[in-house]
Amino acid sequence: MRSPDFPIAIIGAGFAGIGTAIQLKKAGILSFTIFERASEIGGTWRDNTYPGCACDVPSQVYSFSFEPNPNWSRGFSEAPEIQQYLLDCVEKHKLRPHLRLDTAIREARFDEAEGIWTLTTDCGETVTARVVISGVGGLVDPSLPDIKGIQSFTGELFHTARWEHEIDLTGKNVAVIGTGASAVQVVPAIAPEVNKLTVFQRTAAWVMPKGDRVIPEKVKARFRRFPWLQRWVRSLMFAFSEFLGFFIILHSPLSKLPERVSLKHLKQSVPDPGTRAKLRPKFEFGCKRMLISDDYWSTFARDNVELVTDSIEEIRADGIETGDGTQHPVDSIILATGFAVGLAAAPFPIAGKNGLSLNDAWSKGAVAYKGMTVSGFPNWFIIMGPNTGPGHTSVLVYTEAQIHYILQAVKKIIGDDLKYVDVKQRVQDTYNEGIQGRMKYTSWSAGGCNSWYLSEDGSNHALFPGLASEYVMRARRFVPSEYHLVK
Ligand code: N01
Repeated sequence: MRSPDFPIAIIGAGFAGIGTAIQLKKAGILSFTIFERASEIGGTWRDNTYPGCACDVPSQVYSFSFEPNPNWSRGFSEAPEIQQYLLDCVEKHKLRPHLRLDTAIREARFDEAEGIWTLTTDCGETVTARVVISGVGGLVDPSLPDIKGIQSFTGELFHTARWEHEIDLTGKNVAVIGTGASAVQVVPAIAPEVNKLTVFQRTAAWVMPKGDRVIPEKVKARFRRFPWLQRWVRSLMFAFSEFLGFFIILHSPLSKLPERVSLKHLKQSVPDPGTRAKLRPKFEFGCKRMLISDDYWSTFARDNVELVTDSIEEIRADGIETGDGTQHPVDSIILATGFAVGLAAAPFPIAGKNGLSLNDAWSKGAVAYKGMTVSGFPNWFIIMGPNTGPGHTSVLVYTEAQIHYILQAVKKIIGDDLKYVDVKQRVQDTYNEGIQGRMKYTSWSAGGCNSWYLSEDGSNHALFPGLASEYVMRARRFVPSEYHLVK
């Protein structure tokens, strides 16, 4: 398909943006530009460089189905290898000429009469696009905890997603605050090199064994020789994760099974009953994101590692004071405190039809049709938008489904020479009533925990309350009658 006068703006050069660009190119649509605020592509895998950073979903599934990599070195690849995979995708598909790095989009405004989006960059430049595809990600900006006295700390303090590589932790007394998906990777990685590691846990989380292995050369050779074999392995792994979805997503007695597996892992990893009791979660499996690690819990059996469960009262110049009055002197504090979740609000001011702001449209919570389109914001497509996150499998399964859907919409707009497509409000409302209606049956809402999945009012606008295959089925076809098609 030729598209010389049809500028498309992709915002963000992570998995979503790169995958979209590859598929646009494959469809012969070359008139796209990828705007990326950082100096390199990669998103999560560019920003997260902390020791131990790796994928907690098997690499066979955590990669594009249309760009298989037979050379993954491990079952769960480490961050540099995933970043290299994305860089290789960019080179292979010659995407560099389409990239505008160091260019943040600060504002977007839709001109209904012309059917054109005007984007303003951080330099004040304006660019126009007929279609905007937003792939900015939801877990991007570090969440810095508002702990009393944090500014007064005189040692080194940094967030896992902004790792300070020039700081040598060898032989130091180090604190890690937080015990989520980032912490379970960084804690075992740094424990052997520091003098003392104190881990501050607010909520104990469920951890499953990872079973990570080096992939032998002969397996890689077979994947290279028989691509169908790798596709088959991928399908098997995906099917298994979907099976696990029943135990993770639903608020039901089924969650007892993974809890039993996890408790066995805890018992095998931590000999001391006192420490085990502190590490044992008090909420239903799946309610918070399940953590996967072979060596996180066993790290607490080390002599130089202490688990602190008393709440943090204050950070002082030379350490951390907990609610029981204990002083924990430390040289360095690592914040493994997660991200300011960007799913509930527009990433920057976005004005759609009649100047309607996306934040106003989302004042009662972020909603979109199938997580991708918002009524009143024509030709604006979101990848990994509201209610499209998984709690049990690879996010890329959803991303690929969305890319496929958006491509159909773009082809429709170009093919029928439409000014724009705008999802019907009724269609969007009906879809979201269904999604929200199912939330009460999920472990995320009823599992007795608080997590980044939930908004302040307890509603869930982050995750899809079903299996990935259901989402893929529902997003497989762009249905024109669900949209206002304007010539
Ligand atoms: O962040 P989190 P994360 N005082 O929000 C604690 C993805 N990811 O960076 O549980 C004390 O999970 C907080 O405590 P609590 C993945 O989607 C993927 O670890 O709220 N503690 C919690 O323990 C994941 O879900 C990979 O009580 C405070 C921790 O900090 C998401 O990123 C790897 C606190 C934050 O945990 C986020 O994971 C890593 C305070 N004031 C991450 N504030 C992959 O491998 C927060 N905490 C793909």
